[in-house]
Amino acid sequence: KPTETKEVKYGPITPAKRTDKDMEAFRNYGLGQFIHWGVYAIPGNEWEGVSARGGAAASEWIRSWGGNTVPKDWKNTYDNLYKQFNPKSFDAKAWAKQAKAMGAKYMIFTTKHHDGFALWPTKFSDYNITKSPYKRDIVKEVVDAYTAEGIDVYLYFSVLEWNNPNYMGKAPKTDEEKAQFGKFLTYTKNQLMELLDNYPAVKGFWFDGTWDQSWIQSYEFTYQLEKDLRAKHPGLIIGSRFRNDEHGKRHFDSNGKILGDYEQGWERKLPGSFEWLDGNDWDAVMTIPPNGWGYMKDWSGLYTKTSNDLLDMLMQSVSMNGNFVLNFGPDGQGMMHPGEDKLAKEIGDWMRVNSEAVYGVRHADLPSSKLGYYTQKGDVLYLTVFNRPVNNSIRIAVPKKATMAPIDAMLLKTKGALTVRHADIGLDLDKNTYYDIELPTDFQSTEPFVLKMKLGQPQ
Ligand code: JFZ
Repeated sequence: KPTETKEVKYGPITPAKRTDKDMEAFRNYGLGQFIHWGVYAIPGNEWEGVSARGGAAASEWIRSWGGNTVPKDWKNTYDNLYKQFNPKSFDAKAWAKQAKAMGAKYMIFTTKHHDGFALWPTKFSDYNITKSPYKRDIVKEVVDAYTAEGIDVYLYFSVLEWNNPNYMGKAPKTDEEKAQFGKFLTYTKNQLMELLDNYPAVKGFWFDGTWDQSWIQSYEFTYQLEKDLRAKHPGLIIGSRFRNDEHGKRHFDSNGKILGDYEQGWERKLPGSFEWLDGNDWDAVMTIPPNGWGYMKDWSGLYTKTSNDLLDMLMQSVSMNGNFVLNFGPDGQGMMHPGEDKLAKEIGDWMRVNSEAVYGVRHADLPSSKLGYYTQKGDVLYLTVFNRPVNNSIRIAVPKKATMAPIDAMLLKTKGALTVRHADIGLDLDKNTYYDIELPTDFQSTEPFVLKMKLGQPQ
């Protein structure tokens, strides 16, 4: 964090920690779903027998794979794949039902990834869904189906476009380049306004592809564009990856103030401590394979996260006031990968028992526990246990200065009441009071489990 204050004209437009109902809803989601879908679903991470499995390459980046991995005229081949995009099995309602059953409260959908292909009938580019054999407005079907299930929709939008002749990565220098990139900026604005016009039910944007100098140097334009988007759609939620200040600072301005409504830097990683977050809202987005957001035909030979891995990250996120967003990459027919179906089911089964420890909860101001993650809602404290002690005794440390401590407890899994006993041993007895909760020895679980505790006058 910078120590001196710098003059910043193109800093935040909205205050940090907005308290309106839309932002409150964002704060309460807990679990979300990401969907990466587009033309890259057709190759599914491999082409003519060559695949990038295990490598750093992500499947939605297949157009930019280099070297000997792809045929010579590959980019041109890729740019014509949309002529085969005809996902006969696509059923937005089925996706939305699955997301609902998994427990997702919001979803983020790729309207346009780096390849530039628009999944909605945009008037501002021919490279869009109406030119594919499928023709249907996929963005509309997704927005309608998820909204009908009570799941809020956010639109992923890549500014950067690989095949747009007006796009450039470097900052435009000559008048000609400036005019050319100016056209690209107008096009970007038109598409964003069009998305808000077409799909007024959406809650926000999840921006990407904003790291090139051309965009970074366009801070006057992007500042005004953010104002225009907000004016058109009151309550709109925009992440910190949209723009930068005039000194080129992205996510946070030169004075460390967040740009946008939530921190959007947690991509396949989680913050190491609550303090790092400085009280800002945030989300973490996560792939099931190590990398790769679009469809991957073949998961063999890769470590794919288990539901217990994902629940661990979910609880770690919500215990630090963040949302956890799990990515799905449907195939070229519109079907989820069988591995995704399995995980969605397992997470959903767990959420049906334990979701009260996930939704609408806040960081609990307690010394962190090695047994799992705390979340709190008013005078209810949850501990999601991932590491069960061999003596079956769950020890809770409560600072002496705290006004509340656990007075009774139960397991969400069995609804069985458990006694809370004062523990006379523990580290830091001068600082903390310790409480022990004995788990029934016949209680078995192959999954994390939640202890729900009522907080009251310390005993
Ligand atoms: C971007 C995309 O390039 C990728 O294909 C995917 O859509 C992902 C969700 O977003 O990748 C990023 C973006 C930002 C970071 C890392 C990967 N980051 O901030 O570390």
